[in-house]
Amino acid sequence: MTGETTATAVAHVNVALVKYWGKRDAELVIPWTSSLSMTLDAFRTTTTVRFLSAEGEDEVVLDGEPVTGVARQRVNAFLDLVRARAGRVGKALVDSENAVPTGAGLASSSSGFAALALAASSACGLELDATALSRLARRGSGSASRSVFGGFALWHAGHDDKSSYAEPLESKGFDPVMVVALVDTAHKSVNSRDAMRRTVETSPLFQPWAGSAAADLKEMRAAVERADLDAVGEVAERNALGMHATMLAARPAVRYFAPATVAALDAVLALRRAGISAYATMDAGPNVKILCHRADADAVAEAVRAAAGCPTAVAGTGPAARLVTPS
Ligand code: 2P0
Repeated sequence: MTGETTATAVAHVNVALVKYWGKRDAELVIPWTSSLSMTLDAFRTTTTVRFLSAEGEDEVVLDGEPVTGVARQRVNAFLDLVRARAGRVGKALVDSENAVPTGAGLASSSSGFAALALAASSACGLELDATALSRLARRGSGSASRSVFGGFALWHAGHDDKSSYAEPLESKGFDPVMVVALVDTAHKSVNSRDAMRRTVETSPLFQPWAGSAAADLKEMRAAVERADLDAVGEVAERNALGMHATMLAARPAVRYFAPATVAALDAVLALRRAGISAYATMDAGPNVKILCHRADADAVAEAVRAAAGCPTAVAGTGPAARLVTPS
């Protein structure tokens, strides 16, 4: 395909209930463990990719600002992959908007690379099915493989490029919400890619945690399929805290906990003691995401705000990545 071509895609953030933490193959982004996530309606990325006939350096804009350095190199490398598959040359203009604070542990790379994979592949004339799109998005950022799908998604770790992809899960009307405690939305101190590498290379707790992931995944999958919030929450909380234990044992330690993080986790325990089903998960940052029934969302958000002194946002399950007409 030649000439100028363009496409715009929207993809939503996902939060893992059984985490991906650690790559077996960094080049292909093959993880040590399979993971399972919930796609969120409230946070998303909209990306337009325009391929020009002229060659030159790709230009990348995020929320109106030019992207530079390592972040731009990651996008360039990803676009090279798409160009090579499509047999196309010519620079790309990428314009992306995040309806989520970037780099604050709200998994903006999940929605970011899923939207980029769909927009870039479409603009290049590649017609990928959902599995192929998930495999492509994975090369940009592991968690992006799951944001191709709405609802709940399972990323099979696999062992090579072909066998490592996500698929949607049956969830029988399971409709929980996540209350997000926005403890700190500034850019985090250690990015997840570096933190992950350091954990795998130096933490004596990494392999034991990875070894426990298969049982967590099996229990989680069954709990999602029977829409059992308490079972989902219990596994999600232990899996996430275990992941953070692997980081705390890394050398040097990767510690994302802030005082307000601990206050939010205490509030979750107090809510459970008061009979409300509320369970915490955390990613590579200090924010706490609390899974609960939709009917309890206001009470949970209020308790967490009071305890942690930070704003909250509420998200339900979100849709799959899709192409849109730019507005
Ligand atoms: C997850 N996280 O499963 C885990 C839990 C953060 C904690 O996926 O290196 O940005 O681009 O593949 O996808 C964040 O890591 O990492 C992440 P790369 P990514 O959601």
